[in-house]
Order: sequence, then C-alpha cells, then structure tokens
Amino acid sequence: MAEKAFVMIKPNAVKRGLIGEIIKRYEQKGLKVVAMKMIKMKKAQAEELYKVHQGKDFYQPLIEFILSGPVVVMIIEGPRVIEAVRSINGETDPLKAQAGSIRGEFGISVRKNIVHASDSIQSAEQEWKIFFEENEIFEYLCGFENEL
Ligand code: IDP
Repeated sequence: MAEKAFVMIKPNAVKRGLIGEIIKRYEQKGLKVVAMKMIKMKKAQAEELYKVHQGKDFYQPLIEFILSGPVVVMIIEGPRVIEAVRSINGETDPLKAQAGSIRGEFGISVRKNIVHASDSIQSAEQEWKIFFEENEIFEYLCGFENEL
C-alpha cells in the first residue's frame, strides 16, 4: 500500500485564502488526497498532535495559534510521500525555506508557518488517527493511474 502523510493547512493560511494554492501543489506533484476536511480543532487534539513539543517555549503559543481558527486536515498518499510533502512545504523556518516551497513563498513566521506535515510514516499514522476514522479515507485511482 502507498505511504500516507498527515498534512494540515494552519489557521493563518486558511484565513489568507491559501487552501487551493496549497492543495494544488501536492496534486500537481502527482500526490493523491485520500481524506480531507475543515475542522475547528479541539484542545485535546492539538495537544496530542504536538505532544513531542510539550514543555518547550513555543508549545503554549503554538497550541493557541492552532486553535485560533479553522484548519484543513488531509491525508496524502504517494511514493515517498513523507519526503515529497516535506520538500513541497519547505523548512520549518519560512525564512530559511527554499524559495519555491510553500513556506518559502507564503510564510514569514516560524510559528505560523502555513502548513504541518508528518515527519515519518509512524508519526503520520499516529497523527491521522487523531482526526480521521478509517471510513473517511478513500481508495481510488487518480491522474495517470487511470491510464496505465
Ligand atoms: P515541522 O512542522 O517543520 O515538522 P517541528 O520542529 O516539528 O517542525 O515543529 C512543529 C511546529 O512548531 C512548527 O511547524 C512550528 O509551527 C512550531 N515551532 C517549531 N519551532 C518553533 C520555534 O522555535 N518558535 C515558534 N514556533 C516553533
């Protein structure tokens, strides 16, 4: 089965009208969106998503930011999808992110860095299980897969 990544469009990017621009970049790379919804995240979900950062200086402001408005959560599938999505997103600090990446083009703040993506296959599964039931994840052929 293809690898899955959990991806989230953060509240500032939703407010700036960047949802389409961001999803377009994953799709045009050839990756497949297999689950997606807009939610107002619950505090417990935010704390679970960012539990590895508990105790760090940026943890509380990060949780407050993530709860400050709706987010779009997605599961994206494809070959080497973790690497693919992280390369499309760019480095954590948008000022260090490659110019053509999402964070490189649209971000200015480390905290409000536009998107989140899992950093491993293991963390992807832990993360998407916070937000999705199995029956919300779809299997279908997309793009060139229909033509092979
Ligand atoms: P990643 O999102 O690129 O995987 P992580 O190190 O896992 O980066 O950090 C998770 C999130 O925490 C980042 O996306 C960013 O929003 C926030 N963050 C990380 N480091 C800092 C910091 O030094 N100041 C403020 N926020 C930070």
